[in-house]
Formats: sequence, C-alpha cells, structure tokens
Amino acid sequence: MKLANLNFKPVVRVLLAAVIVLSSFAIAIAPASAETYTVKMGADNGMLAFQPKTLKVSPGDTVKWEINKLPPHNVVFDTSSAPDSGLAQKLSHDKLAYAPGDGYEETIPEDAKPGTYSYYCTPHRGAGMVGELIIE
Ligand SMILES: [Cu+2]
Repeated sequence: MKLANLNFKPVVRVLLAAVIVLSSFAIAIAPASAETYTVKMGADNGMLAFQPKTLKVSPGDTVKWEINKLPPHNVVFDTSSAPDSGLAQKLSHDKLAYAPGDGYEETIPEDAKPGTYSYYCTPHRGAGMVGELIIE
C-alpha cells in the first residue's frame, strides 16, 4: 500500500505531526549525561582530608560532600584564586556539618567558568584538609 493512498483524517495527520515535532524537540533538549560525585569529608584511613582530594567535573554534574570521619567539617572555596569568585562563593558552605552522612550538595551551573577551584575545611585547613574542584 502506497503512503499516498492512506486516507488519514485531518485530525490524525495533525496529531502525527505534533508527535514528530515534540519527539524531535525532546531529543534536542535531552541533557548530556550528568554525573553525581561524592567527596568524603575525613578520609577512610582517618586522615583529615577530602577524599578524593581532586575532582574533575563538568557543568551539570552534582557534587556531594559528605561527613565520613573526624567531624566537624565544612567546605569553603578560596574566592581570591577562583576563576569565578561569585561561583566560589556560591559553592561554599561555612556552616559546619557533624553527623555521618550530613553535608552539602551542589550542582555545577551550565555557565560555570572552567578552571581550578580550590577549597578547604575551616577547622582543619592547617592540617592540610584542602581540595580542588576542576571544572572542565
Ligand atoms: Cu575538617
């Protein structure tokens, strides 16, 4: 049977057109595969450290900092060295977290300026509890 011989009613043709348009739109706006990463606050070996210390992320990715060992901890970004001091400020959480599993969650904005964002834990900065978020 030839397609031209199909006698679709006008309403069916409109619905088919709508489905085609909407499905192509859905493909166009489908986000790239965003990842969720967890950074432990307090290393498994009992060191005052972020684990992993360095993390590479892309815009749209989510980072969770979670209390693991030796609380309290926090996450404060160094605004003076950051590629975007406003973003560094936004990602910072100076309120201390105490309970295992507690922490902070941030999604990297789509318009984030790439580069290395350094951060530290306020009570343990002197002990070397520092980390880096590399936005690609
Ligand atoms: Cu700490």
